[in-house]
Amino acid sequence: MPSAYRRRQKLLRAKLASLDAGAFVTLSQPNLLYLCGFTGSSGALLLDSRGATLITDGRYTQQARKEARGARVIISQESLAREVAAVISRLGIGRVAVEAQRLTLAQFTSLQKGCPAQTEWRPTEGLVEAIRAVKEPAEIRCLREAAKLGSEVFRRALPLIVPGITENELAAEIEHRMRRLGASRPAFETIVAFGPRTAWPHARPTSRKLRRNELVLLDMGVILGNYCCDLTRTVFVGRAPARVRRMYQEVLKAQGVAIRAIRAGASGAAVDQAARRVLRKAGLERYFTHSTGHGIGLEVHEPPRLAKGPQNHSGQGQNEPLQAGQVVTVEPGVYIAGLGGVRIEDDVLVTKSGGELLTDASREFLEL
Ligand SMILES: [Mn+2]
Repeated sequence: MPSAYRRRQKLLRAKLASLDAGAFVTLSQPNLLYLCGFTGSSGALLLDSRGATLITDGRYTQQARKEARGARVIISQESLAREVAAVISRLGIGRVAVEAQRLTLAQFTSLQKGCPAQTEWRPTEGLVEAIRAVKEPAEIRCLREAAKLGSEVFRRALPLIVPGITENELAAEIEHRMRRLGASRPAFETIVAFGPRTAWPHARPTSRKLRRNELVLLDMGVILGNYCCDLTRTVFVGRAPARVRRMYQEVLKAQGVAIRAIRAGASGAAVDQAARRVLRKAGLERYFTHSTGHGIGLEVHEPPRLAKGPQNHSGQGQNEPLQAGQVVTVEPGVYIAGLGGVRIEDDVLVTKSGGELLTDASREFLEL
């Protein structure tokens, strides 16, 4: 078994031991990939004290045997949950940890039905995600490559931003370039917004045409070698009014201050506050309606979070210190109805001494 899977499984087993659970079950695609290498869209991994078993179906026979180098493979004719239950019963495991945020109620019900009545279920949150949050050197290399690719896609998209193009057309051109440059797919539906629609932080592209003297907001996710890049840029077509230019400069300043606040030991909440303080001074804080950033890796949103407040719903604290090897986005934004929005987002590696930018697209205010 490759050493990365052995290490990850060992860390997870230590957590299971502290929960007094005999096994852990995941049906989550990124967690399957992380723990055993399987990239298929349907499968279950059962990890116990002795080993790891991947259960999937006939569609994935060859793929699972090739990819799942961190687990033994069972190809099941049964439903996934029923086969997992059969393995649990066979191994005589009394207490099983499951992922409360990942398992559907239907999946859990059929797991329960297939197991002996005395089986105890331990709901857990973010066990694997907490391990995933701190990246291994090889993962950092992948994230660095993905970030470079995302930045290159942005540079190649710039000449396409001309009056007359629609949001949908520009999104399609961007996604086309991602794949041509080597990405496996977009990490999410590319956000392209023109003019007043830039004030919607997550606008979906429409058939609206770009006019002169408008803001353009592009937020794109790229997946390369299973790892994500998340990059946002806002540009102006024409000469920007002073209000817009000032809004941009304040968001850029907030982002810079937040990036400089990043280092191992700083809390996510402190980094969020650093960005918020800049916008507060500029009288723009109430237009900054989301958090400053999030972890990025196999998924485009994962722990840690750079956000207000001590804890999120899953109990993953923003007050926990950032750790070297985490990779986060830093993406303050200001959205003013009628005027438009500005968001600038980069991906940053947390190191002992500070934050290191992985994305390298220009952050200057571009007036095209
Ligand atoms: Mn993001």
